[in-house]
Amino acid sequence: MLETLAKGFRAARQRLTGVAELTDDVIEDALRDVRLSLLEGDVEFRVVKRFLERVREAAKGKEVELRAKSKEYGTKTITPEQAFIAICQDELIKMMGPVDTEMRWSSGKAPTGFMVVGLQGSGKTTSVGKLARWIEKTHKKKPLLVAADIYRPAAVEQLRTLGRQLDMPVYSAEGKDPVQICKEANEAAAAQGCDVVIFDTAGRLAIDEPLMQELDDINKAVTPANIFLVLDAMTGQDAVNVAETFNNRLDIDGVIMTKLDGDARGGAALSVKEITGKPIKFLGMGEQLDKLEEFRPEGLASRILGMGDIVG
Ligand SMILES: Nc1nc2c(ncn2[C@@H]2O[C@H](COP(=O)(O)OP(=O)(O)OP(=O)(O)O)[C@@H](O)[C@H]2O)c(=O)[nH]1
Ligand SMILES: [Mg+2]
Repeated sequence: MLETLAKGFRAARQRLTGVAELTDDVIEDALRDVRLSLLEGDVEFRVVKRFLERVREAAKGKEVELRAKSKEYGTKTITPEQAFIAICQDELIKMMGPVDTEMRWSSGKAPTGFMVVGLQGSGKTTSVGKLARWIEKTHKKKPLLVAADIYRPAAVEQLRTLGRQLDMPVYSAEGKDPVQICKEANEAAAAQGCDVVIFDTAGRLAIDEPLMQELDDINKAVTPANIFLVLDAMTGQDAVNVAETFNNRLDIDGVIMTKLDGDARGGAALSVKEITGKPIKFLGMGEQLDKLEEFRPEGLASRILGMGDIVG
């Protein structure tokens, strides 16, 4: 996982090991290693550019500071390698952070809505199941799952199966349109004592105007407190474009980034916050329902920098 990204930082680190001083030349060489692997790892090109600029600036500042210190004390407190990697870590965390895994809860008696949207096959329905399990466990709520995908033949049955596995109710209605289904589900939730409603919408392309309009209509009809966009990490820069268009249209609250357990190059995870301003809330780390992690920029930065995962 994230091996492509990790490679460049490892190369930079090796290059800096044993180097006596952080100089302009050394910084540029290390940045070149990092740049290559960011591009190869499918980080959005604007993000690559900004990241490298920030690291360069901070590293030059550090260069001056270290030189002054070594004059003053005659010894070095940290090595160029440590200094460079610490700067990269800082900038990675700033770019993906701050941590924001909050959810909004509806005030009053109405159930809290979560609308889950995204491209076909991105992992929406699976994420609906994972999210429901998470909300039940962490927030002690009772979710109702809503089958709002009326287009893919097996979609309703897939959600029903998830409902059985989770022992949670599923709302579906044959022959009705998604807007109607979502509205009715809100009422059904109240009747069944559910205080959370999770809408599993159909996969769609951002350029499919009628289907995007349908999401607008659902949003207006049920005003879910949370709109989460599901992005497949394997789709790299495309995922970032998708995030931009869905966000412009729906003003999403956050992202669930799926399939980071695979051989995803991981660039999307680095780029989404910087480009859309919207946080990643969760990471999908496998097909099973317990494979959902709250997103921690520090954790991902450590994985990328090959420091092992630092929890917290
Ligand atoms: N490895 C891995 N596979 C995942 C993850 N999330 C979902 N999948 C798999 O991705 C495939 C598609 O998942 P779905 O949840 O059906 O995707 P969807 O977005 O609902 O698909 P449509 O409703 O057809 O648009 C399934 O085979 C899932 O098991 C994840 O985090 N990791
Ligand atoms: Mg689905």
